[in-house]
Amino acid sequence: LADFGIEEALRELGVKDINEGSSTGSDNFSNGEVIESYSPVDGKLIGKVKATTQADYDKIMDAATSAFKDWRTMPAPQRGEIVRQFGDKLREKKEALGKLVSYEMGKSYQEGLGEVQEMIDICDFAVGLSRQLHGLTMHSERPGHRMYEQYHPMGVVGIISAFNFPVAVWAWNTALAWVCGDVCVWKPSEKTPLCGVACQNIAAEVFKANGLPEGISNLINGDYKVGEMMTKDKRVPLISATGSTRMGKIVAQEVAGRLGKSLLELGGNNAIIVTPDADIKMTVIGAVFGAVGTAGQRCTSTRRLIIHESIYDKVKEAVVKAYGQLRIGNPLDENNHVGPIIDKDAVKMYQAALEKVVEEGGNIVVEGGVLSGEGYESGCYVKPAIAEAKNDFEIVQHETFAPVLYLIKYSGDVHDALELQNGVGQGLSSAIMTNNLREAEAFLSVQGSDCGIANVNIGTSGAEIGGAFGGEKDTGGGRESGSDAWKIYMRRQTNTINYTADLPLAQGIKFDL
Ligand code: UN1
Repeated sequence: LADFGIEEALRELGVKDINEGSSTGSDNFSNGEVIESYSPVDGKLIGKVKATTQADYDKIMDAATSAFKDWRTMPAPQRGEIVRQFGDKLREKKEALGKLVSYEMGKSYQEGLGEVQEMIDICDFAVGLSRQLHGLTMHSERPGHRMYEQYHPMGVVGIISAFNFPVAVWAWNTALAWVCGDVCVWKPSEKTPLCGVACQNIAAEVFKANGLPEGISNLINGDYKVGEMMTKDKRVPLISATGSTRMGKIVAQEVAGRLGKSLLELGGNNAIIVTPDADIKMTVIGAVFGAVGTAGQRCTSTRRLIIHESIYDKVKEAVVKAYGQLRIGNPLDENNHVGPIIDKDAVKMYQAALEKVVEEGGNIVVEGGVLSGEGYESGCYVKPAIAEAKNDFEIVQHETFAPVLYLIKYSGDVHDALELQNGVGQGLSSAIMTNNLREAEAFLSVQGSDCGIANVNIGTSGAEIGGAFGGEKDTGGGRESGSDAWKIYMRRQTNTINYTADLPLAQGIKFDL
């Protein structure tokens, strides 16, 4: 691995220091059981962190709540300046962090770099936003009164993120939360803890250089039990959680029970509708990248291709042919298209899905399987597979976080295709491939896609940060990243000011004393 510069990257990110017992960032605070991080790339131990105990958590919360008291009083554009510096640091460390993401999570180096680019982009977005956290002014119904609304910082934001985007999803949340005047406590996935440490180190460096407390950004480590410390904690008014629908339901109920807010980013079951008017070449590129990119482990990965019967065989043949060209192997080697999936449990779920689809009457058209032998020692490399299936198969209704693509045939018109597309529990991303304006507009219309993201002539994955990201139904309803997603990170206040010597009541009510 020396060739890929992993050792050097770990050193540059301060992750090496933890392995040598002298961690930098707030990882210092954790004293619980040891969590080991093994790379799915080669199965080797990358490093260890300690889980956060309840006592550690309470100390971290003290640091966070005390940092909030100062941070919230700093003018938002000045907070933006700190985020600008953080974005610059990310630019400096882009290669190292992209490499760590690739090595710890298993996505290709290009995608690792892409993920860091999303972090840089959201920082730039947040810097501009720091001068635009504005509310409306309204006309009061009473004479001599002024009415307006404003957004204030809210407090400690809890972030629970998943292994598949181990750094970017944190940045989407934290960059916005910071300019909004909030402080963050982050629990990265226990499958990618070192990415968390690397990010914390970068943030800590920026805060230190500006004489600011590190408590503006905090890291906690561990599994769901550590997440629960936050979901149950009244001092955390907002929990932003990314992961499975199962996890989201638990978080939502816990947080709602104490009337906190949650921003949920849960599973997808994303489809591309391929109509008779589709550009087949574009369809193949979009579908293959969507299904095998990040080894099928994006929330936005393409799970279903819903193809019109008149072009079904042609599309199937083209996609199968493209799968034949895929090179599976070390994701740090840029000649490979597909890296490993996250761990052996994920491999089992992938295998179970392929068995289940056959059991339910599906037909495998690109054979799956676990790779072994040289270069595949970690046991986490699987072959991207394709099965012909029916939309109502139980396994098709379920999100399998692996490169398994289902081909589904439709007859009739675009509305028939939409019925299949919308006929799943999840509602994250969707796409249509067509050069027919009527079909495209029907897809985007009120009777069209029911997803949070609906694309025309683009695949389901690879959303830009400028739009609000998230979905409906079992996807949880949250929106993060661009557009006005920042509003959930602030508390909103309506203010009415009377500048007269009279006290008229609203709604014309008379109350004479
Ligand atoms: C995720 O999979 O959790 O749209 C996020 C995309 C990426 C983000 C995915 N920009 O595919």
